[in-house]
Amino acid sequence: MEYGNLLVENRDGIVIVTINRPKALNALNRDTLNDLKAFFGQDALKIQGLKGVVLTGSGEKSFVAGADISEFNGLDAQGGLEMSQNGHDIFFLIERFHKPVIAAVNGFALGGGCELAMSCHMRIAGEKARFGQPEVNLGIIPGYGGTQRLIQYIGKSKAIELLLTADMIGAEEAYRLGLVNHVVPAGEEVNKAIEILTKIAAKAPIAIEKIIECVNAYFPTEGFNREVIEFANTVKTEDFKEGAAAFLEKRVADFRGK
Ligand code: CO8
Repeated sequence: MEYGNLLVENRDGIVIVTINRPKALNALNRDTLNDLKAFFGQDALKIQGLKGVVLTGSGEKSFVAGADISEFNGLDAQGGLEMSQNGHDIFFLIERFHKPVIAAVNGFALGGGCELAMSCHMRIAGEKARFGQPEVNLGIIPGYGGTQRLIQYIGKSKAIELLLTADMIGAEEAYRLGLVNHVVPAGEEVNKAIEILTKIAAKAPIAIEKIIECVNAYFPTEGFNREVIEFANTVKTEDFKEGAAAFLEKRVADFRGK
């Protein structure tokens, strides 16, 4: 298993997958999404004795700082629709994976990064972790399931506040709201995830698989389809072009509602 942007380490059946683009704060570009698709869709299914997966980010600063904004240049509505749908498909692969997947969140988990962490079955936050859905700063909406899964974890009231304000929250608040399962000292996120996966590995594998299926079956999926469509609709706007340009030019966006 060789990937351009993932490091994969098998520790006695617990596989640590590290998103490895630290200079871009591990932002999800197309190649990284393709790597995740190959890992969860094909390669991981062939690992003998797989107990579970830990997903983390390279470096101390960031888990994943979102979709790669440098790839937004020239994106049209059809491209936005396809990218969003592709992301949904990959994140559902993770959410529906037959073995437990735990996000070890070592820093920023923003936009697509927060959405990626939410598609995992559990989240361990280091004390420096920061969570948020800053898409409205870019003139778009979350396009990888954030409008749906954030509600699932923290409820409508706080979810809509975070989605509309783009406010970031720290690890302790994320824990208080129910977004993360545990907060640990920085650097201990992966170890805590391994500890939990080791405990689960001693249980009946078929029962574990069926619990994952049943928990997922509780939640409706229509809202995800709506999110793909509305993401593409925001990609059509001038506000999106302004928001993405403002980020890359390191200035505040001037939105006109067009
Ligand atoms: N994409 C691309 N590059 C990024 C991203 C990103 N999301 N985030 C950071 N970087 C890059 C910066 O451009 C910078 O590069 P360079 O050194 O070449 O200038 C480098 O990483 C370091 O970043 P900063 O200098 O900005 O570091 P700071 O410590 O000052 O700030 C932040 C850290 C707060 C994390 C800041 O980088 C930031 O706000 N990043 C963007 C966060 C964001 O808006 N994320 C959401 C993106 S949109 C999204 O995820 C939508 C998902 C759905 C998409 C659906 C289909 C396309």
